Amino acid sequence: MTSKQLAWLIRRHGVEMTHLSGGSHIGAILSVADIMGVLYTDILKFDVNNPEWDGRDRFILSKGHAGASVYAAIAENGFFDTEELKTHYQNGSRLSGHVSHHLPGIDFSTGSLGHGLPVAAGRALAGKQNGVNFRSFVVMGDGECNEGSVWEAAEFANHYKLDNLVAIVDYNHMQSLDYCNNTLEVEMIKRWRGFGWNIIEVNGHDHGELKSALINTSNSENKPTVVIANTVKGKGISFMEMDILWHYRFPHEGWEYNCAVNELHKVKPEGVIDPYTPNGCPETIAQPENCRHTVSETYNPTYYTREVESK
Ligand SMILES: Cc1ncc(C[n+]2csc(CCOP(=O)(O)OP(=O)(O)O)c2C)c(N)n1
Ligand SMILES: [Mg+2]
Repeated sequence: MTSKQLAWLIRRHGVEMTHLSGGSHIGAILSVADIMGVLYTDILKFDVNNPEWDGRDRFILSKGHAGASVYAAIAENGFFDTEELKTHYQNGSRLSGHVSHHLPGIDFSTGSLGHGLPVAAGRALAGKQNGVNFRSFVVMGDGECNEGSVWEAAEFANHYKLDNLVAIVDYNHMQSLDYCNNTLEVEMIKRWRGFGWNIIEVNGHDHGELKSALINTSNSENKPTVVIANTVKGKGISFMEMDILWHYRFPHEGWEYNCAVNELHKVKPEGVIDPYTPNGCPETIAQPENCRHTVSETYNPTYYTREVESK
């Protein structure tokens, strides 16, 4: 499977999983879909028949609220049946809303932001101490970089020259209810530079740029690497792009679901079959003209419930 095919499937599964469960975070899933698509096709070393293989690259999706993206990526790689994705976020499912390690292919649970980098750094150090050749990857949100533990780990990684550690920041300038610069802004490049990291900046939706940044992160100064991936929250579904409502709202039955699916169908890569709606959705329910939301509207909890009519 190509990275573009996988990224498309991650988006399509993400829409279905949040739609079926009434779960959140579709904007965060769409934001990181290209990063995950590239990682799980061209970058990470793993063995689907031996998920605990010692030589595997370690991976943590630290922005664990986008768990659907890693579930879709590993299911599409054969770690478990893609049918199980439909149970996401539902009672009794192994696929909890935030990332669970009770699945083959995942060995660290996340959801409480700020813990991925510390663990990834510890693993990178362990790899060096034990002489095992792997890289330790972590994907974080930019809002997550408000957490103090991120910077403690950044300092640690620099001190120990963990050049086998790769952090990727999904830099979409938004967090859950507002833009990052209205919440607690991190001057991303300056900050990582100050902590002594090797910095690579890319377009986080350009697969070529992501691949060339991630394929080889070794550097002459043995620094840990951070890839600052410039992204758009909600990427790929126009009415969700940079609309903060879609951090928590899921695609409701009606135009939201239909239009989301149909937009994805317009850019479906050759060779991919949509497992849910192979021919897209009926175009009988049009998208309303003004369907964007202000930040203050996102504080209204009724926007997130099943009962409320789409705007
Ligand atoms: C420690 C902690 N505090 C608060 C939250 C609630 N929370 C969930 S997602 C989120 C916003 C995260 O924003 P960002 O890291 O930028 O991720 P994005 O969704 O934009 O990719 C917050 C604050 C949490 N999960 N963990
Ligand atoms: Mg963000």
